[in-house]
Amino acid sequence: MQKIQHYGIKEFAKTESAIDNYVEDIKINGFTILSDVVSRDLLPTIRDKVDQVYETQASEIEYCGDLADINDANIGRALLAYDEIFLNLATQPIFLDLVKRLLGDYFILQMQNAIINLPNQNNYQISWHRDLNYQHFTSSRPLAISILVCIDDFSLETGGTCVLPSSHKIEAFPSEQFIKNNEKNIIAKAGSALVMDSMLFHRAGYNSSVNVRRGINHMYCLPIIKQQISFPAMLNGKYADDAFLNKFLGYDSETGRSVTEWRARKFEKNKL
Ligand SMILES: O=C(O)CCC(=O)C(=O)O
Repeated sequence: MQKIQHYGIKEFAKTESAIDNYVEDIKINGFTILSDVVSRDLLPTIRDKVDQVYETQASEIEYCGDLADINDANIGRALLAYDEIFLNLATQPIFLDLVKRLLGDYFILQMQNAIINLPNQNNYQISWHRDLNYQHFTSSRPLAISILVCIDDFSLETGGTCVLPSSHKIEAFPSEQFIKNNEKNIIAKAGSALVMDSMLFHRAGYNSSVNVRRGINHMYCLPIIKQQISFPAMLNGKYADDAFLNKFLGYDSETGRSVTEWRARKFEKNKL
């Protein structure tokens, strides 16, 4: 590779490993892409399980009405509470290593959702948003990291994910002209993952193919942020004996139910 020429520069960032490069991408651009994080053999099983979880969840709530009326059609939620394959996905070493580099050693899983992007249909993920919805401040360090795993190919036809590079560093949503000039459509093969600072503005692409395009998004965040749906409540003690999963799934950072219960929990921790 040709050496990069420069002059008048005294300070230089250095990277020494692939993970250093990913971290630098995320800090500066707000996103990076990891290839081949899920083995090709596993993808068909994951696709089936995503569809099954969604169908189960949709039928459980049918008595209330149509999920489209609450902007929640074709989204599967809290997947790992239904099948361990999704916990294995969320805890892949490369994901955890990367998140640890960006958030430090105490982070929790805030949500794990499947986006089932159907052919020629709008869904609310097609609209620009930040995963930390409604937030309009910047922070010197990331508060949360999103990892969107491509379960099907994200192509020009199935719709990639559009991002606004570096927009995690600005407060307000930029002008229409800026968006038109700067949006970047990320294309990635099934089995890859798009990692973003959760404050990056992004949206799903429109699926103009004839195939379903599924992605599984995870948000890893500092434990001061609430989970979207309580994993401890859904899992009811499952995995709580594992020291890492206890923290990761939010058992350790649950809101105290009373002063006594909160203090009793601290006494329990002291014994470990
Ligand atoms: O499916 C996509 O490309 C984007 C998904 C998304 O925006 C989200 O889950 O927040």
